[in-house]
Amino acid sequence: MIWNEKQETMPREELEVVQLRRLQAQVERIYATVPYYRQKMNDAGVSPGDIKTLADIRRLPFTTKEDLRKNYPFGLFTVPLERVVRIHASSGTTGQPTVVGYTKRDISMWAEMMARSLSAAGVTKSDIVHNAYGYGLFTGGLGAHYGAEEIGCAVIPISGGNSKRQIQIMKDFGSTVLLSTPSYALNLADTMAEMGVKPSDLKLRVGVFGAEPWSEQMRQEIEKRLQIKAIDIYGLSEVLGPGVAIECVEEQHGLHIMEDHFLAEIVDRDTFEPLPVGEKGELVFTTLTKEAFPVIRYRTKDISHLIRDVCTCGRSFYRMPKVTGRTDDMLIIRGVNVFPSQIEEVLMKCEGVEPHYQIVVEREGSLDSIEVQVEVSEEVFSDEVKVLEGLGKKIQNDIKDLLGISAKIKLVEPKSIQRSEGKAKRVIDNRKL
Ligand code: DLL
Repeated sequence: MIWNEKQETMPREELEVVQLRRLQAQVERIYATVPYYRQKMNDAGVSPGDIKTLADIRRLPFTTKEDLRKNYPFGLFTVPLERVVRIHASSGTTGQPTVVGYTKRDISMWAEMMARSLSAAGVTKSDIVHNAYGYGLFTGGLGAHYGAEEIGCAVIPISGGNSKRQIQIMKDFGSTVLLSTPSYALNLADTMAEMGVKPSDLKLRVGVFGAEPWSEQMRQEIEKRLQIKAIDIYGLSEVLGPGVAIECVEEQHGLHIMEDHFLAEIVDRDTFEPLPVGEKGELVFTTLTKEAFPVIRYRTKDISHLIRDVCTCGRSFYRMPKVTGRTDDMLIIRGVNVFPSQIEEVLMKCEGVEPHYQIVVEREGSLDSIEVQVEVSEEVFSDEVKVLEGLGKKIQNDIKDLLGISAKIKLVEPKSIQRSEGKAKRVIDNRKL
């Protein structure tokens, strides 16, 4: 179902008129209220009056995580704190967390974006939504919660963790929709198997997964093991939280960007020059309606491209293919660019290998080495050494074929790699770069 038919199917020409009007108003407001942005625009020699067409957005300076850090915690808010009703922050694995704020209107816009997203996944008010995204500073839990309530679903605010209890509750309450990170969904599938609970003992029919990269192979695995449809949802705190883009259940091919609220660009990941349609690069977002924490040309570091084809679902919004990597989790191993998702792709194609893995990077002298630790199934693990060796060799060859690098493969016993309750940690980089 399309939640907001008028907006989501708006003809492109009309949409562009709305986008331009909103962009102009947004730029004006930011310029008038945030000295930091005003300075940056002055330095770039651009003023709000210069934005006459959508293409003029290219004249505006980018915003990066660095800008957010410099203004920690509230320096980039465009409204006084009296008008802020919610604050979230990203965990910040490196350095300071980034802090974002929302007014009442931002929260209701966000609830609508999430209601649109869940509707695109086929969720209706008759559903019982098991929300296992973390509640707290992370935007996943509350962001998804408000959207599901907006639709009128019965929401179970279970948050992450305590997997056995989660399974019990899904079973007892008859949850029909699961919201979690894809890695946690697999974690739940493992726990179900341990408890002897079969998919047919549950009423789950669809899952809406995001907050971390996951491959097509991983989607198949989740769909098979939980017997559900697995839909990809994308978002980031700096721009909104979950609900910036969503796959439709009709196509499951590319995520529709909520373009009436977020303007997307793709830029070259090295030169930051805008790229022609269809070319892969870094995703950049400008918010068009956010009040408390708007961003102009925020560089996400996520890699994707734009699909402009009309979609059979009827939505006119452009799509972006699944985000499978970030410019900053790209590993450079002996000069070769490697994304963890590429290694995941190889692993998930191998029989007997479990979808739990970690990549450890070391530097010995001046040479980088990479070890892929991956769990194998119980049967494989207790099989003969020869079988294990054969499997290790196969993975090594497949990685070599795909990426041209030699990786050491360590097959480890089931359940030995730490499970996540939220975002999985795939890479341990021990190099002191
Ligand atoms: O992860 C918001 C979110 C919550 C999205 C729940 C979807 C579901 P942050 O913690 O700020 O916000 O992390 C944002 O996570 O820049 C991507 O690198 C990554 N990411 C989010 N969704 C996807 C996805 C939330 N579907 C960062 N596929 C983003 C790949 C994703 N990566």
